[in-house]
Amino acid sequence: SESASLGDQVDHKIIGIDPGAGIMNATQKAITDYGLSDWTLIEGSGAAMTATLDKAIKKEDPIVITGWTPHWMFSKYDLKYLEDPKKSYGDAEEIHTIARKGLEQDHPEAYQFLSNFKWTEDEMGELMIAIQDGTPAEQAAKDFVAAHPERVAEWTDGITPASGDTVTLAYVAWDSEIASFSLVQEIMQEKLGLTVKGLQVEAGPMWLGVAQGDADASLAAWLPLTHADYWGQYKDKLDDLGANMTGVKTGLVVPAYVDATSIEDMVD
Ligand code: PBE
Repeated sequence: SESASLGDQVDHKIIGIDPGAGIMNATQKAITDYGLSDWTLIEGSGAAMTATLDKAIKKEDPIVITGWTPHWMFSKYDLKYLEDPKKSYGDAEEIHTIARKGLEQDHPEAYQFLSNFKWTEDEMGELMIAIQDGTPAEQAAKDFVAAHPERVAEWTDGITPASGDTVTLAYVAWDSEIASFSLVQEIMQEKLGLTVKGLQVEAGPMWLGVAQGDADASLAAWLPLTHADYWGQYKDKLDDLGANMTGVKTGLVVPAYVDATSIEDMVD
């Protein structure tokens, strides 16, 4: 007898995250691009997705999730991206820092620091894993700063600390963005004398918040594809401060034991 298709094994469900995430749009596009009309993308959250993944892996059950890198799940579990020959998830993605118009005039030291801040996938991974292992994000950020003084010096080089200004950074509760927010908050507060508030919202309100000036900046803009719709809608009302990380990726992810190598293998 023939073995069940991957679709039958997982009830034709892709375990997604919050509906505002760009990866949800990209996955709807993949469903169209690859002819996966019998599949359903399940909405949830980053935390619910990783909890579902953990349960499946403990039982060695097949599962298909929306995944991205950097993410601690690739260190904790043996996972693989399904190849995406149609490039539904884009190609070379980057994480950009965006700021409201006028931030440079109002808080030049914050603007300068945010323009300087660029880190690597390994660095973010180190911080994400510490948080995932149970260190509170604030403490993990302090530990990171203590462990990487030369990096912190590069990012803050030549910036005169400000006294007491308050800056608001918008972010979404994705594990990657909890890490970047926590680190930047720690450095801006402890090294630059700023007070940094976090505005934790969904992706749409994050972009809108920076465009409207409810938030001063965000480190969570995934471009050029993941947040292309938001960028198109708000680009005239924002400053793009450039990539804070390059070489990032999104896609469909499965445990290594799942017998599939490409999204094309999801067709029954
Ligand atoms: N992510 C993580 C986001 C960007 C960062 C891939 C879940 C998204 O899909 O919008």
